[in-house]
Amino acid sequence: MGVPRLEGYYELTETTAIEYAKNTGFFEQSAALDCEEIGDGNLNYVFHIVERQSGISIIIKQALPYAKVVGESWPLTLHRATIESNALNVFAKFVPDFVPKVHFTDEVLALTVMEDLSEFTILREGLIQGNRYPKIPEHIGTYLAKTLFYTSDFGLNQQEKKELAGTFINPELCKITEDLVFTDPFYDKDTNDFEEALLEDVEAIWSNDVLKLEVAKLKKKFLTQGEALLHGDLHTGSVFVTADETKVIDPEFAFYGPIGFDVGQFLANLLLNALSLPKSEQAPILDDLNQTWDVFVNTFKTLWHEHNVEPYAEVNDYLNFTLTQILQDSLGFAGCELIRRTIGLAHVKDLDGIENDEVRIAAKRQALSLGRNLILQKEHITHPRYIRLY
Ligand code: SR1
Ligand code: MG
Repeated sequence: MGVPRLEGYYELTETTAIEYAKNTGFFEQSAALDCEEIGDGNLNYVFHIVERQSGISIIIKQALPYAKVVGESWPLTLHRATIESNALNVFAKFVPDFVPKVHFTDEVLALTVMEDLSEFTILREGLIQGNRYPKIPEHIGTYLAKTLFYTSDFGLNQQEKKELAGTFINPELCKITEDLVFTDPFYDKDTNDFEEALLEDVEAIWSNDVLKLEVAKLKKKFLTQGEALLHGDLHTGSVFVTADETKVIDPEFAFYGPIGFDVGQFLANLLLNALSLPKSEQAPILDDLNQTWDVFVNTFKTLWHEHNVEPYAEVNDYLNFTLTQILQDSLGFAGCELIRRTIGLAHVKDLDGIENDEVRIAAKRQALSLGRNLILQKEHITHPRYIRLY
């Protein structure tokens, strides 16, 4: 297989993960430990290790040299584990409360030992179960504004920013997004996966050159616009929550890209959840979405006025121009995310989990139509509250 592994790499099992945790000093050799592999994502192993007597626990997250969701036929760089732990460490400087603590990184085994968040719930799962998380807009809006502002040319010395960007060159993971988010769903590609009943809707997307031109422009931004250090995969499965706390996990797709990408992916995944609900139950999710945007904007404005390193920041209207651009980009990227989660390779449980066939197909059709409208109408939507789901 074509993916380089550092000599010494091996895939952990529940047994060897325990040995590793002891040999690296996280637990005494005599400790009685339980270990379970709990990873439910597309790419990695996640081992949860608990000491029976004390209850002390850790997570060992290990990258596999291939995409777990597809199998060994899709090789994938192990360097993503280093990218992920470096990104967590950068983000921890700006939002320590909103990321898990990294205890230790092992580049050879492509693993990170980190804070155990197993008391938390994955936001997507919680939302699907109908739970409410009132702190989400404040926490995610703040997370987005701070991580994106402080790693951009507005919040960071511009030479240091270039140095930092150089340490987050992440071509293989970016290629996944370039293909799975921006290209394949808009063409008749083998990676796509959609229900037969959606064929007409999908063919309408494939033959819509006006739409494809806008997607091409968004993809170009993703390819070329290194504005800030992005999480790069900020869907609701990358957020852990309790009633009071929020942790953004899994930044293995981190790279320098357009600010609106992180914002748009998060907003899109709230929209996907809203679309999975009866109309009468959508309002609270849409309120969360609007408030997340408002917190992002207000925090970004404060940072702009108080911590900007760019002399042009004082020029009238530069802030408004910047925020307008971020909103338009976010809406466009959100549109791409809605479409790819409906007909591309990687779906979301919010839609796929709707049991009634008619209701599920109707929701998916709506996701496609909303995605298309966001991409085409992004210049005319001045606030997320003007997004119309139907
Ligand atoms: C092969 S990876 C499929 C998807 O899972 C990740 O979480 C990203 O969203 C990627 O597009
Ligand atoms: Mg992930």
